Amino acid sequence: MNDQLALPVGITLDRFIMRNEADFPFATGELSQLLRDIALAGKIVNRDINRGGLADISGQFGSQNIQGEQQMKLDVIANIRFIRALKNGGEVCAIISEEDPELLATGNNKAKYVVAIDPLDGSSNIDSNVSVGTIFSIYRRLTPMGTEPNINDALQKGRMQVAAGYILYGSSTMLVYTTGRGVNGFTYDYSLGEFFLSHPQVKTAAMGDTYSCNEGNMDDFPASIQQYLHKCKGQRLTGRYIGSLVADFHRNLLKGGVYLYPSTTKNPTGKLRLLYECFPLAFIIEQAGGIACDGKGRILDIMPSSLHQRSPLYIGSTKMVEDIYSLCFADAS
Ligand code: P6P
Repeated sequence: MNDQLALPVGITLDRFIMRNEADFPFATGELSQLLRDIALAGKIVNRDINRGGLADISGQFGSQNIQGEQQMKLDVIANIRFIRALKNGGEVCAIISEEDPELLATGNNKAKYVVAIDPLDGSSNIDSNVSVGTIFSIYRRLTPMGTEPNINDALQKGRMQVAAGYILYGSSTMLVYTTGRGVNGFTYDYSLGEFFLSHPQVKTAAMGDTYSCNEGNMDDFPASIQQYLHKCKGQRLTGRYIGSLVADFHRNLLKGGVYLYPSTTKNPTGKLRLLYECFPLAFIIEQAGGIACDGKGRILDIMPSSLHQRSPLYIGSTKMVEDIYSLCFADAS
Protein backbone atom coordinates (compact mmCIF):
# COMPACT_ATOMS: atom_id res chain seq x y z
CA MET A 1 0.00 0.00 0.00
CA ASN A 2 1.45 3.40 -0.90
CA ASP A 3 2.49 5.78 1.78
CA GLN A 4 0.12 8.62 2.40
CA LEU A 5 0.64 11.53 0.01
CA ALA A 6 2.82 14.11 1.70
CA LEU A 7 0.42 16.91 2.59
CA PRO A 8 1.60 20.47 3.32
CA VAL A 9 3.08 21.18 6.75
CA GLY A 10 0.66 23.34 8.72
CA ILE A 11 -2.48 21.50 7.63
CA THR A 12 -4.73 20.79 10.65
CA LEU A 13 -5.17 17.25 11.93
CA ASP A 14 -8.84 17.39 11.03
CA ARG A 15 -8.17 18.34 7.42
CA PHE A 16 -5.37 15.77 7.20
CA ILE A 17 -7.74 13.03 8.41
CA MET A 18 -10.40 14.11 5.91
CA ARG A 19 -7.91 14.26 2.99
CA ASN A 20 -6.63 10.79 3.82
CA GLU A 21 -10.05 9.28 4.44
CA ALA A 22 -10.69 9.96 0.78
CA ASP A 23 -7.71 7.68 -0.01
CA PHE A 24 -9.42 4.73 1.70
CA PRO A 25 -11.92 3.44 -0.89
CA PHE A 26 -14.28 1.89 1.63
CA ALA A 27 -13.80 4.45 4.41
CA THR A 28 -17.04 5.22 6.17
CA GLY A 29 -15.68 7.82 8.55
CA GLU A 30 -15.71 5.87 11.82
CA LEU A 31 -11.93 5.57 12.10
CA SER A 32 -11.57 9.25 11.25
CA GLN A 33 -13.99 10.15 14.03
CA LEU A 34 -12.21 7.81 16.45
CA LEU A 35 -8.89 9.56 15.76
CA ARG A 36 -10.59 12.91 16.41
CA ASP A 37 -11.97 11.57 19.72
CA ILE A 38 -8.48 10.53 20.81
CA ALA A 39 -7.03 13.91 19.82
CA LEU A 40 -9.75 15.68 21.84
CA ALA A 41 -8.98 13.65 24.97
CA GLY A 42 -5.28 14.35 24.39
CA LYS A 43 -5.95 18.11 24.42
CA ILE A 44 -7.83 17.80 27.72
CA VAL A 45 -5.13 15.64 29.34
CA ASN A 46 -2.50 18.07 28.06
CA ARG A 47 -4.31 20.87 29.91
CA ASP A 48 -4.55 18.76 33.10
CA ILE A 49 -0.83 17.92 32.97
CA ASN A 50 0.19 21.54 32.33
CA ARG A 51 -1.57 22.70 35.50
CA GLY A 52 -0.81 19.59 37.57
CA GLY A 53 1.09 21.37 40.32
CA LEU A 54 -1.51 24.14 40.59
CA ALA A 55 -4.64 22.04 40.72
CA ASP A 56 -3.75 19.54 43.43
CA ILE A 57 -3.70 16.72 40.85
CA SER A 58 -0.02 15.90 41.19
CA GLY A 59 1.30 13.14 43.42
CA GLN A 60 0.05 9.62 44.10
CA PHE A 61 -3.61 8.67 44.01
CA GLY A 62 -3.15 6.21 46.86
CA SER A 63 -3.94 2.93 45.09
CA GLN A 64 -2.22 0.42 42.82
CA ASN A 65 -3.24 -0.67 39.33
CA ILE A 66 -3.36 -4.29 38.16
CA GLN A 67 0.33 -4.02 37.38
CA GLY A 68 1.00 -3.48 41.10
CA GLU A 69 2.24 0.02 40.27
CA GLN A 70 1.38 3.07 42.39
CA GLN A 71 -1.23 5.10 40.47
CA MET A 72 -0.59 8.82 40.18
CA LYS A 73 -3.61 11.14 40.38
CA LEU A 74 -3.00 12.06 36.73
CA ASP A 75 -3.03 8.34 35.76
CA VAL A 76 -6.57 8.11 37.07
CA ILE A 77 -7.61 11.43 35.53
CA ALA A 78 -6.13 10.59 32.12
CA ASN A 79 -7.84 7.19 32.19
CA ILE A 80 -11.20 8.80 32.93
CA ARG A 81 -10.68 11.40 30.15
CA PHE A 82 -9.83 8.84 27.45
CA ILE A 83 -12.51 6.34 28.44
CA ARG A 84 -15.14 9.11 28.48
CA ALA A 85 -14.03 10.43 25.07
CA LEU A 86 -14.02 6.95 23.53
CA LYS A 87 -17.42 6.04 25.04
CA ASN A 88 -19.08 9.33 24.08
CA GLY A 89 -17.51 9.26 20.60
CA GLY A 90 -19.51 6.11 19.86
CA GLU A 91 -16.91 4.47 17.57
CA VAL A 92 -15.50 1.98 20.11
CA CYS A 93 -17.19 -1.18 21.47
CA ALA A 94 -14.46 -2.14 23.95
CA ILE A 95 -11.41 -0.64 25.68
CA ILE A 96 -8.35 -2.27 27.28
CA SER A 97 -6.62 0.20 29.59
CA GLU A 98 -3.44 -0.22 31.60
CA GLU A 99 -5.43 1.20 34.51
CA ASP A 100 -8.26 -1.37 34.41
CA PRO A 101 -7.87 -5.12 35.02
CA GLU A 102 -10.71 -6.23 32.71
CA LEU A 103 -11.92 -5.42 29.20
CA LEU A 104 -14.28 -2.42 29.38
CA ALA A 105 -17.41 -2.79 27.21
CA THR A 106 -18.59 0.70 26.24
CA GLY A 107 -22.17 -0.27 25.45
CA ASN A 108 -21.64 0.86 21.85
CA ASN A 109 -22.22 -2.68 20.56
CA LYS A 110 -22.77 -1.46 16.99
CA ALA A 111 -19.27 0.12 16.96
CA LYS A 112 -16.60 -1.72 14.95
CA TYR A 113 -13.41 -0.71 16.78
CA VAL A 114 -11.53 -1.82 19.91
CA VAL A 115 -8.90 0.41 21.57
CA ALA A 116 -5.99 -0.63 23.77
CA ILE A 117 -4.51 2.31 25.66
CA ASP A 118 -1.89 3.35 28.18
CA PRO A 119 -3.48 6.64 29.21
CA LEU A 120 -0.39 8.09 30.83
CA ASP A 121 2.85 6.17 30.38
CA GLY A 122 5.87 7.24 32.41
CA SER A 123 3.67 8.97 34.99
CA SER A 124 6.06 8.20 37.85
CA ASN A 125 8.16 10.97 36.31
CA ILE A 126 5.38 13.53 36.18
CA ASP A 127 6.02 15.27 39.51
CA SER A 128 9.57 16.00 38.32
CA ASN A 129 8.20 17.55 35.12
CA VAL A 130 9.66 14.89 32.81
CA SER A 131 7.85 14.26 29.50
CA VAL A 132 5.12 11.60 29.62
CA GLY A 133 2.84 10.10 26.98
CA THR A 134 -0.37 8.37 25.97
CA ILE A 135 -0.02 5.27 23.76
CA PHE A 136 -2.96 3.79 21.81
CA SER A 137 -3.71 0.93 19.47
CA ILE A 138 -6.84 0.41 17.36
CA TYR A 139 -8.25 -2.91 16.08
CA ARG A 140 -11.36 -3.96 14.19
CA ARG A 141 -13.53 -6.14 16.44
CA LEU A 142 -13.77 -9.88 15.63
CA THR A 143 -17.21 -10.48 17.17
CA PRO A 144 -20.28 -9.57 15.08
CA MET A 145 -21.40 -5.94 15.25
CA GLY A 146 -24.46 -5.57 17.47
CA THR A 147 -23.25 -8.24 19.93
CA GLU A 148 -21.48 -7.77 23.27
CA PRO A 149 -17.69 -7.60 22.67
CA ASN A 150 -15.44 -10.08 24.48
CA ILE A 151 -11.78 -10.67 25.26
CA ASN A 152 -11.16 -12.25 21.85
CA ASP A 153 -11.75 -8.84 20.27
CA ALA A 154 -8.71 -7.63 22.23
CA LEU A 155 -6.38 -10.62 21.91
CA GLN A 156 -5.29 -10.10 18.31
CA LYS A 157 -1.82 -10.21 16.75
CA GLY A 158 0.00 -6.89 16.53
CA ARG A 159 -0.15 -7.07 12.73
CA MET A 160 -3.97 -6.85 12.96
CA GLN A 161 -3.87 -3.23 14.17
CA VAL A 162 -5.63 -0.75 11.87
CA ALA A 163 -4.04 2.28 13.54
CA ALA A 164 -1.64 3.15 16.37
CA GLY A 165 -0.17 6.29 17.84
CA TYR A 166 1.03 8.24 20.82
CA ILE A 167 0.67 11.70 22.31
CA LEU A 168 3.88 13.08 23.80
CA TYR A 169 3.35 15.71 26.49
CA GLY A 170 6.82 17.23 26.26
CA SER A 171 8.48 20.58 25.54
CA SER A 172 5.78 20.65 22.90
CA THR A 173 2.76 18.34 22.76
CA MET A 174 2.72 16.06 19.71
CA LEU A 175 0.38 13.46 18.29
CA VAL A 176 2.17 10.86 16.13
CA TYR A 177 0.17 8.10 14.44
CA THR A 178 -0.10 5.66 11.57
CA THR A 179 -3.03 3.99 9.79
CA GLY A 180 -0.66 1.77 7.81
CA ARG A 181 0.27 4.41 5.23
CA GLY A 182 3.32 5.95 6.84
CA VAL A 183 3.81 7.91 10.06
CA ASN A 184 2.84 11.56 10.51
CA GLY A 185 3.45 13.91 13.45
CA PHE A 186 1.28 16.82 14.56
CA THR A 187 2.24 19.58 16.97
CA TYR A 188 -0.37 21.13 19.26
CA ASP A 189 -0.86 24.89 19.21
CA TYR A 190 -2.68 25.50 22.52
CA SER A 191 -3.45 29.12 21.58
CA LEU A 192 -5.61 27.80 18.70
CA GLY A 193 -6.56 24.46 20.29
CA GLU A 194 -5.46 22.60 17.17
CA PHE A 195 -2.92 19.95 16.14
CA PHE A 196 -1.00 20.98 12.99
CA LEU A 197 1.02 18.68 10.69
CA SER A 198 4.66 19.34 11.58
CA HIS A 199 6.42 16.02 10.77
CA PRO A 200 5.03 14.57 7.50
CA GLN A 201 6.00 11.02 6.47
CA VAL A 202 8.47 10.35 9.32
CA LYS A 203 11.21 7.82 8.47
CA THR A 204 13.72 6.51 11.00
CA ALA A 205 17.43 6.05 10.23
CA ALA A 206 18.68 2.49 9.61
CA MET A 207 21.51 3.15 12.10
CA GLY A 208 21.72 5.50 15.06
CA ASP A 209 24.32 6.52 17.64
CA THR A 210 22.05 6.30 20.70
CA TYR A 211 20.89 3.42 22.88
CA SER A 212 18.22 3.79 25.60
CA CYS A 213 18.29 1.32 28.48
CA ASN A 214 18.13 1.29 32.28
CA GLU A 215 21.72 0.18 32.82
CA GLY A 216 21.07 -0.13 36.55
CA ASN A 217 19.64 -3.55 35.66
CA MET A 218 22.73 -4.46 33.56
CA ASP A 219 23.86 -7.40 35.73
CA ASP A 220 20.33 -8.81 35.48
CA PHE A 221 20.13 -8.72 31.67
CA PRO A 222 20.54 -11.79 29.45
CA ALA A 223 24.22 -12.30 28.48
CA SER A 224 23.47 -11.38 24.84
CA ILE A 225 22.12 -7.97 25.89
CA GLN A 226 25.09 -7.33 28.17
CA GLN A 227 27.29 -8.18 25.18
CA TYR A 228 25.38 -5.75 22.97
CA LEU A 229 25.65 -2.92 25.51
CA HIS A 230 29.40 -3.51 25.87
CA LYS A 231 29.62 -3.31 22.07
CA CYS A 232 27.74 0.02 22.10
CA LYS A 233 30.19 1.39 24.65
CA GLY A 234 33.12 0.13 22.61
CA GLN A 235 31.72 2.04 19.64
CA ARG A 236 31.35 5.14 21.86
CA LEU A 237 27.60 5.29 21.23
CA THR A 238 25.58 7.63 23.44
CA GLY A 239 23.50 6.22 26.28
CA ARG A 240 20.30 8.28 26.68
CA TYR A 241 17.55 7.05 29.01
CA ILE A 242 14.72 9.32 30.08
CA GLY A 243 12.79 6.51 31.77
CA SER A 244 9.64 7.55 29.92
CA LEU A 245 9.04 5.18 27.01
CA VAL A 246 7.25 7.63 24.70
CA ALA A 247 9.97 10.26 25.13
CA ASP A 248 12.81 7.77 24.54
CA PHE A 249 10.97 6.22 21.58
CA HIS A 250 10.16 9.59 19.98
CA ARG A 251 13.78 10.76 20.13
CA ASN A 252 15.02 7.51 18.59
CA LEU A 253 12.28 7.64 15.92
CA LEU A 254 13.37 11.11 14.78
CA LYS A 255 17.14 10.80 15.24
CA GLY A 256 17.84 7.07 15.00
CA GLY A 257 18.70 4.80 17.90
CA VAL A 258 17.43 1.80 19.84
CA TYR A 259 15.39 1.36 23.03
CA LEU A 260 15.91 -1.80 25.06
CA TYR A 261 13.82 -3.18 27.91
CA PRO A 262 15.04 -6.78 28.38
CA SER A 263 13.67 -9.41 30.73
CA THR A 264 15.07 -9.11 34.28
CA THR A 265 14.71 -11.11 37.50
CA LYS A 266 12.05 -8.63 38.64
CA ASN A 267 10.29 -8.79 35.27
CA PRO A 268 11.15 -12.24 33.80
CA THR A 269 8.90 -11.66 30.75
CA GLY A 270 9.89 -8.01 30.42
CA LYS A 271 8.23 -4.95 31.97
CA LEU A 272 6.44 -3.41 29.03
CA ARG A 273 2.91 -4.46 28.10
CA LEU A 274 2.27 -5.96 24.71
CA LEU A 275 -1.19 -4.64 23.84
CA TYR A 276 -0.82 -0.93 24.68
CA GLU A 277 2.93 -0.30 24.66
CA CYS A 278 4.86 -2.78 22.48
CA PHE A 279 2.31 -3.38 19.70
CA PRO A 280 1.43 0.26 18.90
CA LEU A 281 5.07 1.43 18.97
CA ALA A 282 6.11 -1.59 16.88
CA PHE A 283 3.47 -0.69 14.25
CA ILE A 284 4.74 2.89 14.16
CA ILE A 285 8.44 2.00 13.96
CA GLU A 286 7.86 -0.53 11.17
CA GLN A 287 5.82 2.04 9.23
CA ALA A 288 8.78 4.44 9.66
CA GLY A 289 11.28 1.85 8.35
CA GLY A 290 12.53 0.47 11.68
CA ILE A 291 12.01 -2.84 13.52
CA ALA A 292 10.74 -4.12 16.89
CA CYS A 293 11.57 -7.54 18.32
CA ASP A 294 11.43 -9.41 21.63
CA GLY A 295 14.75 -11.22 21.13
CA LYS A 296 13.07 -14.23 19.52
CA GLY A 297 10.98 -12.71 16.74
CA ARG A 298 9.06 -9.64 15.54
CA ILE A 299 6.80 -8.03 18.12
CA LEU A 300 3.95 -7.65 15.59
CA ASP A 301 3.88 -11.43 14.98
CA ILE A 302 3.14 -12.24 18.64
CA MET A 303 -0.33 -13.63 19.42
CA PRO A 304 -1.22 -12.35 22.92
CA SER A 305 -2.87 -14.69 25.44
CA SER A 306 -3.76 -12.15 28.15
CA LEU A 307 -4.75 -8.48 28.26
CA HIS A 308 -1.80 -7.24 30.33
CA GLN A 309 0.81 -9.62 28.98
CA ARG A 310 4.38 -8.29 29.12
CA SER A 311 7.25 -8.68 26.65
CA PRO A 312 10.92 -7.82 26.32
CA LEU A 313 11.21 -4.95 23.79
CA TYR A 314 14.05 -3.98 21.45
CA ILE A 315 12.81 -1.24 19.10
CA GLY A 316 14.28 1.36 16.75
CA SER A 317 16.83 1.56 13.93
CA THR A 318 16.85 -1.61 11.84
CA LYS A 319 20.59 -2.32 11.91
CA MET A 320 20.72 -1.90 15.70
CA VAL A 321 17.74 -4.16 16.38
CA GLU A 322 19.00 -6.76 13.91
CA ASP A 323 22.34 -6.73 15.76
CA ILE A 324 20.54 -7.39 19.05
CA TYR A 325 18.45 -10.14 17.49
CA SER A 326 21.55 -11.90 16.06
CA LEU A 327 23.19 -11.88 19.50
CA CYS A 328 20.01 -13.19 21.17
CA PHE A 329 19.66 -15.86 18.48
CA ALA A 330 23.30 -16.94 18.86
CA ASP A 331 22.83 -17.02 22.64
CA ALA A 332 19.78 -19.25 22.29
CA SER A 333 21.48 -21.65 19.84
P1 P6P B 1 12.46 1.48 34.70
C1 P6P B 1 7.31 3.73 32.81
O1 P6P B 1 6.85 3.08 33.97
C2 P6P B 1 7.71 2.66 31.83
O2 P6P B 1 6.64 1.83 31.57
C3 P6P B 1 8.25 3.28 30.56
O3 P6P B 1 7.66 4.50 30.27
C4 P6P B 1 9.72 3.43 30.84
O4 P6P B 1 10.52 3.34 29.68
C5 P6P B 1 10.01 2.25 31.78
O5 P6P B 1 8.78 1.90 32.40
C6 P6P B 1 10.99 2.65 32.86
O6 P6P B 1 11.21 1.49 33.65
O7 P6P B 1 12.42 0.09 35.27
O8 P6P B 1 13.69 1.74 33.87
O9 P6P B 1 12.17 2.58 35.66
